[in-house]
Amino acid sequence: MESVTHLLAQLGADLSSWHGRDLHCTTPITGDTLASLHADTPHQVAEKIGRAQRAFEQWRCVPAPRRGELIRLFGDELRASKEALGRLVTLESGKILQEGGGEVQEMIDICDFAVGLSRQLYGLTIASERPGHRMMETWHPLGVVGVISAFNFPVAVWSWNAALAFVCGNSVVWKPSEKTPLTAIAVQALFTKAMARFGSDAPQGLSELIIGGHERGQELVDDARVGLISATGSTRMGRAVAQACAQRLARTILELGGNNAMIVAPSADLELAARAIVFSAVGTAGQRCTSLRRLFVHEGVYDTLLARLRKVYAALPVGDPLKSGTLVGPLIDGAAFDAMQNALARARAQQGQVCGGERLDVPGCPSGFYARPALAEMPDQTEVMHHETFAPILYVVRYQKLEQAIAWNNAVPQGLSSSIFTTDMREAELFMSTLGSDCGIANVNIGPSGAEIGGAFGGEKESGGGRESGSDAWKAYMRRATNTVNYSHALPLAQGVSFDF
Ligand code: UN1
Repeated sequence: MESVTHLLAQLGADLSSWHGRDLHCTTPITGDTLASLHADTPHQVAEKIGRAQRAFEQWRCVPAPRRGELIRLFGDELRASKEALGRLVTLESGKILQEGGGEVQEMIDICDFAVGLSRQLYGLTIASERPGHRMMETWHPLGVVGVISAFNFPVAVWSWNAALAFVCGNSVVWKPSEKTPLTAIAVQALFTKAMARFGSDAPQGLSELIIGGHERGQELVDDARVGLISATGSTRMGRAVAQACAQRLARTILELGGNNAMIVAPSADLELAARAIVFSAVGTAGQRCTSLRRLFVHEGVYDTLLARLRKVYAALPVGDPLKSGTLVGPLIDGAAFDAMQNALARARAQQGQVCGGERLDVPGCPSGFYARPALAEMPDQTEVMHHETFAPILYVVRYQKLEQAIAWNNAVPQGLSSSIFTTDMREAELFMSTLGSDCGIANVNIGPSGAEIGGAFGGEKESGGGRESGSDAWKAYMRRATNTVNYSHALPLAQGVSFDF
């Protein structure tokens, strides 16, 4: 295992101030310890939020296009460090190098987007019903934005939130997953470098990092100075965050579990479908919130497609994610492997035919949890399919009528992503229509995962309802003021009300 200290030094991160005994960072590749860190205390969390609050008070006065300049510099740092940071992502999260690099590219992309956005934070001018009046909307920064991120996208998720939050004039306090603090420390170091190049109008405290367990996240969520919490993780976590924020009427963006389906219709290009299925079901070892988990295949093409999938699944290169050629790395830990086994046992009990799913021995990695991706052919959409298991399990069900497949797509509590493979435009349009998929993402002829940053990302129902990244997601990081201006010499009241005295 290569030295993580060397990689961190290359990224300009100094671990010496973090050394301690609270958090043992391990790599899922071998189970080896990468570093031991100390966690922040509740007092330190409060101090960091205080610093971020003071930073916000200065930062909001910096013109937005100038704020964009900081993000441009940060994007440059990421470009220069793409390989090293991508490698660190692989070491800490276990995703293959291609995907580690892809995640950094996603950060670079959102930085570019945010730089452009910094000149486009505009509101509407609205016709007033009163003579000599004008109405308009202005957008203002919110304050301190708290970001809670998960292990599976340890750096990109922060950047979707942070890049927008910064150009919108906010400061950011980040609580990364305790499974991936090292990548967060590295990103913070790169951001600090960009701040130093930017100059003195980037105040200290603009970006704060909290290291620790979920109690530290809870303190961030409960702090009245934090105007918005953007949290990515399990539905259970999201529910707790939503309740705490509702208590103090703070805003939330929740990006929670997914249970994403694909429909393969009779007219589908089966080779394209097979490629999309494999990438979205086994990529990141099935540990994306957008991973494909449920596949509904029309009975007319079922046997052909399944024969192809079984063949590909049997030969998937599972192993060390640092080695080129590997497509499936380890699960994050033993608990993830146990959850996978548990789901497969339930699938079997529910009359599923399971193929794969067993633990694999990878030479040199005896403590890593490597599993062969599983295909579970189910007689119907059974109970186990209503739950998200963060592992490479693909449940497959045969369908006869498209309406039935769409109903199954929508019958689960989650509503993040979905897709259909068809060359029949009626089917494609129906799937994207009001009567189609109820998810935040509904794709045609591509899989449910691997979204670009230009679209708004997020889902419905138990997936949380938040939107991050592109389109007009920036509005969630700002507050809107409606301004009515009277440039006449009279004071007409709205709704024609007279109030003479
Ligand atoms: C996640 O798994 O938390 O669409 C996010 C995708 C990625 C993001 C996944 N762009 O798969």
